[in-house]
Amino acid sequence: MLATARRRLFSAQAARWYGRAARDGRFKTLGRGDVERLRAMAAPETVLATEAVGGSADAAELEGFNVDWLSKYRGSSQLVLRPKTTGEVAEILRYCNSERIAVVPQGGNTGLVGGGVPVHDEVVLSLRNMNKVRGFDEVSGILVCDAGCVLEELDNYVAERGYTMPLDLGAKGSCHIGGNVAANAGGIRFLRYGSLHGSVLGLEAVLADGTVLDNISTLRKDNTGYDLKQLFIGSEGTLGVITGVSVVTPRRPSAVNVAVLGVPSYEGVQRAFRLARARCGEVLSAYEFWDASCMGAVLGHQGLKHPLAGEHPFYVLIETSGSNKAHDDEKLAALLEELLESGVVEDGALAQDESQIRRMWSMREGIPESLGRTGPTYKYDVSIPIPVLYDVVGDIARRLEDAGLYRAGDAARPVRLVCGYGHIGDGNLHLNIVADRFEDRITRVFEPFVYEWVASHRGSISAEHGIGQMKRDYLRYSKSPEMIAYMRRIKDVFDPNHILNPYKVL
Ligand code: FAD
Ligand code: 2HG
Ligand code: ZN
Repeated sequence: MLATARRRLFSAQAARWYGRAARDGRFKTLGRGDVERLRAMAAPETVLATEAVGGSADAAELEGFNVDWLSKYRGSSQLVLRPKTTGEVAEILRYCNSERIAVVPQGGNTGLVGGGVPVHDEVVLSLRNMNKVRGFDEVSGILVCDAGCVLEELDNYVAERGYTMPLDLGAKGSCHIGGNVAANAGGIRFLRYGSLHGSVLGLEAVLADGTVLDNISTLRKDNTGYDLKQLFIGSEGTLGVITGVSVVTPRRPSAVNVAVLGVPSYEGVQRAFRLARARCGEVLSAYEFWDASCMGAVLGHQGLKHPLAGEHPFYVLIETSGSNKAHDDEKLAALLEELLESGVVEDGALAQDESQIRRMWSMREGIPESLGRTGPTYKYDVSIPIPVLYDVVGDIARRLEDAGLYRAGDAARPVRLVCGYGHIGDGNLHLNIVADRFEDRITRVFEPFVYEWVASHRGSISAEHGIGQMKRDYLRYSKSPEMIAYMRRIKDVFDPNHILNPYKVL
């Protein structure tokens, strides 16, 4: 929904500023002969090749495949393939593997760590033409579909049948279910429905050598040896190309309530969370927070009205989802009263109808886009124990102040905003730093500091966005040398020539 509009706002400076990996000379440089061979493997309208490799597309047509959503990472692929069947994917990969041609699997290209775009001249393998629902069981709620189905379209499909996708996120209008699975995306329903490691029942994946692993199970229980599909969930296109997904969808809740609260302190955000869990228990379905800087950006860019009468240091969005409206209304109303009376929150607004619910959610979901409209945004997506989760925002702001790069409210400084928001119910902070450009002297202030900070609290340097090319050199802050060594061995098993998504993750 939000994602498509935002892309390429800053493409003019789409960067060469970060330390990208050098091109691996073992990969073949694509020739006209290769393109001819690959062309024969898919329908002509699904191939985009530039003149340099014997095609007729101009670079602008490939731009959307070469540049990421943040306009931070730019590759120079000359060939985009958009196969329509698993068989075509298998044939393409078999050829690329035998010729040592590097390939980047791409979904909706909404990833935030540079994982879905080429680093150099890798072939882009886009799943967008594989977008059919293969089947839906109305009794069990199990959906089987192609990997290129757009998340929001799947949600609409299952909604008509009384179900909901277990995953929801701001990029739902563009991202693919295959991309979600490859990234192991978290999103705003994680608190209620948990990880894709639980909801995905099966996968169909094509390995680098063209082998099709058909593990598209629709079984809830299947203890027959190693659960290989789990390796592909979160593998970021480095182990295989996901072509089909089986996912269990929950019943769509018939009663949904949403409230936005104004909170005087981060301590209050935590206390309100504890009380929300205690009072709403089984119906609490989301608990999101953002700070005043995020609110300023959203109000400035989304044309939304402030939901509360005045400003507050922090905002919280609480959602309940259940099947008994009167029961849920009563629980949420009692919680809000208690929070207000105890002074834990300063103000609150309860959505009165569907459109108010949507507006409150678009306020939260509109934060990444609004910050992007403010300026190029450095993003850190971390898991940290909740009590200290927001401390890192202040520590980074102070470092930038000490370096003379930032002062709150001073638009003349290169850094405009340092802010925090996210899925606090899951211990997941999105630390965003908005500047006037992407440049090394800014990055150096918080890298590797932010990763050291997270590691010192035994957190994770990637809660939900993955490693991609952005954090490849920092994996050691969250994984031991032994674990990284075993990850490499797994990579060697599935993709011995390392043609799949090179320069990423490992
Ligand atoms: P892409 O960006 O195309 O690819 C992501 C990675 O998966 C790449 O490494 C790519 O190579 C690989 N890949 C893609 N498709 C396949 C496939 N079929 N087989 C193998 N590998 C594949 N993430 C969250 O976790 N939670 C959020 O709340 C959230 N909100 C977002 C909000 C916005 C506005 C935006 C722009 C992004 C957000 N994201 C969020 C980040 C992102 O992970 C998700 O948008 C989404 O999961 C990526 O899906 P995609 O289809 O766009 O994948
Ligand atoms: C969200 O929760 C997304 O809105 C994006 O994960 C976070 O852009 C970000 O930093
Ligand atoms: Zn998020």
